[in-house]
Amino acid sequence: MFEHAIVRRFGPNFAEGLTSYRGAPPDYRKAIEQHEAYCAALERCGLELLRLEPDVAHPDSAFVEDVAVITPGAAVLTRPGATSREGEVEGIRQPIKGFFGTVHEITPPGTLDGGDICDAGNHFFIGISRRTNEHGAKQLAEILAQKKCSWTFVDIRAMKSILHLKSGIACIGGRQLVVMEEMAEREEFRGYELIRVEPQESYSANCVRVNDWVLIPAGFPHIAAKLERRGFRLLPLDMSEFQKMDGGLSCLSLRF
Ligand code: CIR
Repeated sequence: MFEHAIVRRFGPNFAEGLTSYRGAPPDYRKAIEQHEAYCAALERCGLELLRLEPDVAHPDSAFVEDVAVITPGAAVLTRPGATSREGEVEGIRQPIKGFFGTVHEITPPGTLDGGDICDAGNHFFIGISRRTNEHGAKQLAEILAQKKCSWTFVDIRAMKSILHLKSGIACIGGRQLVVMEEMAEREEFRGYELIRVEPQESYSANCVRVNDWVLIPAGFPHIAAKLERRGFRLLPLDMSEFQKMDGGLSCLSLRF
């Protein structure tokens, strides 16, 4: 069961963050409303929220999931792979230390974004991506070994369609993985129960199980129906403005 979540509100310059999206920029007011609805959903799931103030020096800093990874009994401060995001780590250091006695850190030449780390119980999938390099992945693996956790590296560098591993998979309990079609045949996920996301709905592969609920982006009826058939209770959330910044649902919070 999760009890806490850390979130950070967006600053008015959040559209200056990194993105591959070429359409109209996100609407700040709408983003604030969507973020509020997201926070309310986490509270509905029973979580107590620590809401951090906007960090306008770092327009991507609301994507807090990228700057820390929670492991059993400890936290790891990451070293984001994008230069413009490196400074975000300082802003999460004290909040994380307030919750965790043991705080590890990814060090150079390692880079690692939390969006590449998929926690499947005591097993972790570690994406090697444009943001997370092999050094960072191995450093995290060593920390996980100390915690008696296992891991699998998943190299997604050849995939152009996703930024982070968790843009394409989510563990929603036990051995159940929501996975975008493009990754469903990968041998790393063999032995898991795969819930496939059709290509036109691939953004919704980034969903989050929070206690009795699954938070899912609104507007993806096929995956919603599949999850409901399995008995999951869904909280659909409008994510349109974050999607324009390449952000997924999971990256807006750290849950533990
Ligand atoms: C970035 O490119 O770093 C941000 N604009 C989006 C990060 C999204 N993070 C995530 O999906 N874990």
